[in-house]
Amino acid sequence: MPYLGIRIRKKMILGFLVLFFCLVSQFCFAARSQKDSRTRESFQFNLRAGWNLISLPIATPYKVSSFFALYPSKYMVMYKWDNPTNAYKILNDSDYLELGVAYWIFVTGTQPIAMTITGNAPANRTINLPQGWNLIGCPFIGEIAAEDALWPLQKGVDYGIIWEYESGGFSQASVFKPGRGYWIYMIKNSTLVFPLELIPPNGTIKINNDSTYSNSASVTLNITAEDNQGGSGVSKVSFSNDNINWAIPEDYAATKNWSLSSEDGIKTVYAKFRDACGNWSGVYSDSIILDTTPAAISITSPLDGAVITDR
Ligand SMILES: [Ca+2]
Repeated sequence: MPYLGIRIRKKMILGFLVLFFCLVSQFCFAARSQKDSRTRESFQFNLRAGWNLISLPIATPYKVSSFFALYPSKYMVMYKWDNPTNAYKILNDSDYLELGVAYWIFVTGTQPIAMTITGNAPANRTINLPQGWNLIGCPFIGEIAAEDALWPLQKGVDYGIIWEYESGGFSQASVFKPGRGYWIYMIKNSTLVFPLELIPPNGTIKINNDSTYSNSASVTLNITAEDNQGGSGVSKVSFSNDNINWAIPEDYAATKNWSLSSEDGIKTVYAKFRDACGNWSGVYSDSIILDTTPAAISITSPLDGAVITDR
């Protein structure tokens, strides 16, 4: 039966080849998906009817016509500000929207429109900010305090007031939101590099200097954190008693007065740290046993009712 043996071997070899091909293609697909998930970001714009001050929160430039591909008849005009000439410039359909620049868009009709754009996560970009008024975009995919986003430029030294335009009116801005644009007044000529880096800080947390027990729900958190070498520096810290509900991020400091949840038992406090570029660390934690019940005291001598006579 050599003929059958050859056929079986042929089938086995064919089977191995098919299996090998499947494994290789699956591996390649997985590798490709992983790469995409690291570099691609999506963002949804919700544009109101009328004027909107927007910016691109992704690094991929968008052609004006592509940006409005879903709503070709819904926008009337798009402007950007040209600092050297202190004048607006109208964008044509063939122009590109770019990271770090803000644009005025007028949406026609009475209904808001939503559109999602996808592209590479914000990458390094240098933005020149000449003295005077500039329209800049938020080059981050998440919200960030304006003073962190503009670091190392200093408020009152390098730049002054920042305005945002929301719901048809202007107000002073202290937070940069993705997809939005901002008027910023530069006190002197400056250059900004966005984002400075993408590496989150490392940190530690100890409750009451690492004590085993606490007899009070009021404790002191001892924290340390450091950013990567050459990074933007540790900026904010946030705490939680359950790793779900997080306190509003606050300025990073070495100690923090904190309240554990009140019932006696093992308590865990969680902390995470953010650098000035908006990179959040992983979650760090420490535990302590809360025991607020006073120790029971029983007097064994003298016996209850005994009369002590002074001799
Ligand atoms: Ca960092």
